Amino acid sequence: MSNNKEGKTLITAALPYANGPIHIGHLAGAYLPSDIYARYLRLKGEEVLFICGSDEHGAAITLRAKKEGKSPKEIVDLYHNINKKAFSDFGISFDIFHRTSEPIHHKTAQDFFTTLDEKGEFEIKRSEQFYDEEYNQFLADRYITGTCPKCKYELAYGDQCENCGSSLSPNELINPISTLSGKSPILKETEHWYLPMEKHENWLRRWIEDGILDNKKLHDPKFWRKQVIGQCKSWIDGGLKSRAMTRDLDWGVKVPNQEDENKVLYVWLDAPIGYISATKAWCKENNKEWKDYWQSENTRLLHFIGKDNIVFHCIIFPILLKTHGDFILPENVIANEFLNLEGKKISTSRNWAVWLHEYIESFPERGDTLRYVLTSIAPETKDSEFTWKDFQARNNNELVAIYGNFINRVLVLTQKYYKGIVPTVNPDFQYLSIKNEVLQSVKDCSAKLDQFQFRDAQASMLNIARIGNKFLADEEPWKKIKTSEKEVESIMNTALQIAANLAIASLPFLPETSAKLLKLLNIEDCNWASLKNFKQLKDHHIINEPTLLFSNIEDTEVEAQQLKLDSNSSQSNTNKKYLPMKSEITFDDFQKIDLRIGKILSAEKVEKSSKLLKLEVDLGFEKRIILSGIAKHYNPEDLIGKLVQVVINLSPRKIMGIESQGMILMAESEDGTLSLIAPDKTIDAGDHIS
Ligand code: B3M
Ligand code: ZN
Repeated sequence: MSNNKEGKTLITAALPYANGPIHIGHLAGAYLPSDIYARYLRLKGEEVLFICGSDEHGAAITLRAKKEGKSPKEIVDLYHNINKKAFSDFGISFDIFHRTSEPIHHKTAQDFFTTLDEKGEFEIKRSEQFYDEEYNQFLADRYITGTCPKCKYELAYGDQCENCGSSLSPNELINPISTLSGKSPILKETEHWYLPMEKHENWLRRWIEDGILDNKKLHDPKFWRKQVIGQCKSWIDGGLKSRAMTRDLDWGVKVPNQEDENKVLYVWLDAPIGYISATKAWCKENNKEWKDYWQSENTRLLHFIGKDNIVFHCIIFPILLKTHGDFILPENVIANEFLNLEGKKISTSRNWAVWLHEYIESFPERGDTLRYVLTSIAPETKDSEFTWKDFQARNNNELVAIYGNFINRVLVLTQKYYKGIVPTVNPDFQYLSIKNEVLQSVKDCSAKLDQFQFRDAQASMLNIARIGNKFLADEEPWKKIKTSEKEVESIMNTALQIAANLAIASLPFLPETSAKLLKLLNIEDCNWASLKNFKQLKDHHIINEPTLLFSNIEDTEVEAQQLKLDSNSSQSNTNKKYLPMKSEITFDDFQKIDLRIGKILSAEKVEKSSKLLKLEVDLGFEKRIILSGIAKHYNPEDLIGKLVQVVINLSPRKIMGIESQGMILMAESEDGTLSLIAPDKTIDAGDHIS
C-alpha cells in the first residue's frame, strides 16, 4: 500500500471552518492521524505533500458573524489565525495551511464549476425555497430551524437534526422558522444548478465496493475502514438524489457569469476544491506543477476526515472529480468516529470541549502529551472518550514511567559510567533476543501505520521503551558495574541503541519529544530505513547531558481542568440555542387555559411504550388519569406524592388505548432532559395557577 517510491502521496486533512477554534475532537479526528502519517512517509524518504486550510464560506461562517455582530471577513480572519497557531503548537506539519478566501481559490472553484457546467453535468432547475420576507433573503439550510420529522426535536436545522443525526432538507421540517427574523419563512421561486447524483450510482458503487473504475483496479477496498464503506453503501442503497450545487447567500464564491450577486457555490462544492487550490498555491511557491499531484496516476490521494464528512469525500467530491475529467480519485478516505468528553458529546454551543489554544496555555510545552493521549484513544473504529483522569494516568504511567524513565536511566548511567561516551560491545554479550524484540516492534509499528491503525502503531512504538526498561531491570548494570565492567559496557551500548531506535520511531507520534531525544543522543539525521539495523550509534559517539523529557501531571492540575469544563459549560448559556418566541396572544387567550396543582398518587409504565407513564393525579375536586412522556426521565416510584402543574381543560386524548385527561407541564433542557415544575411553598392539590 505504501512503498510508493516513484510516486507522490498527497495527504489532505479536512478544512476546518473558520468559525471557531479547534478542539480535541477535531485534532483526534483528522489532524493527528494525517500528521502522523505524513511524518512517517517523510521519514521513509517518500515524497509527500500535506495540505489543509480554512474553510471560510457557507452559512457556518455567516451565522457566527451575525451572532457576534461582526462581518464574515472579521470572523474568518480571526479564526484562521487562531487555528493556524494551534496547529503549529501541536506540531501538525502541514506544508501549507491555505484559505478558501484567497483569489486563487475563487478562480479555481469557478473554473471547475464552469467546466462542469459547459459539459452539461448540471441541471438548472427552478424551485421554491424558503425566503425571509423581513430580511429579503433566501434562507440557507442552516438558517432554518423547526421540528425534526423523525424525532420531534424542536431545534433541528434545515440540513440536519443534531438530536437524532438524521440528515434533512428544510422542507421536511415541521413549523420551519427563520433564524434571522424568528418568523415563518415563505416559499419563493429561485433557480439553482443541481448535480444529478443518481446518474453516478453505478460507477460509484463499483469504485467503492471493488476499487474498480473504468476497468482499472485503483485501490483495495479491504484497506478502507468498514464504517466508511458501510456509510457509502447505505447512501447508495438509499438512492442518491440530485443536490443543489449553488446557494442564495451573499458570502462565498460567486457563481460565474451571473447577474445575481447573491448566488454562490455550495460550500461543499467549494471546500473540497480548496484542496486543489491549496496545492496550486504551494506549487507556485515551490516551483512545482500542481497537476503532478492531482492529475497523475503516480500520485496517491488520501483524505483524512471525521465521520460526518464521509458522504462529501466518498461520493460528492469523487463525482465532481470524475465528471470534470483528468483528476485522480482518492486511494483511501480515512474517517474517524467521534471523540466524547467526560461522558458527553463534545459541543461547541454548550462549550463542552477542550480547546487547543486553551490547553496549550494550561500545559505549555506539553503538546506531545495531548498528541500521545489522543492517539492512544483514537476513535478509529468506534466513538471513544477523553477524560482528564485518563489523560493524567496515561501521562504519568506511560510517558513518564515508561518512555521518560527508560531514557533518563540510560542517559544518566552513560554520563556516570562513561562521561557520555558510547561504550563498545563485547562479542560475548550480544543480547540478540532483545535486538530482535526491538526490530519486531518497529516492524509492527510500520505495518500498523501502513494500515492507518495509529493507536496500535503508537503502542508498538512505546513497546520499544518497555523492552528497554525490562532489559535494564533484568541486567541490573548498577549492580554489575562493580564486578563485570565489560558486560556493563555491552548492556549500556545496547540500551543506548534501544533509546536511539525509540527516538526515531517516536518521531511521527511525538515530534517534539523525538527532536529533544535526538538532540540528547546527538543524532543529526535520521530516517525510518535505519530502523532495519538495530545499531544507530557508533562506538565512542558522544551524547549530551540528560534533561527530563516528561514530568508528572498532578491531581490539582486535572481537577482544575474538570472545574473549568463545568464552569465554562454552565456559563455558555449565552451560546445556547433558544426556541423562537411563538406568536403573541392576548390575556384572554391565556385565561382560556385552566392550570391547577395536582398531586401524583400513583405512576406506572405503559405497556409497549418506552416513553409513557400512566399517572393518577389528585386535583382536589377529582382524580384523573393522565399520560406523560417522562418514562425516560423519572422512575415511577419516585413520582408518588409529587406536586405538579396540570392543564386540566385540554380535550382528552386517547394514547395507546388509554384516555389521558389533562397534561402535566414540564421544563425541557437543550439536550431534551425533562423536569417537573414544582411549587416552592406549601400548596395543595387543586389550587389554581394564574
Ligand atoms: N469545513 C466541515 C467540517 O469542518 C468542513 C470540512 C471541509 S473539508 C473539504 O466538519
Ligand atoms: Zn431528529
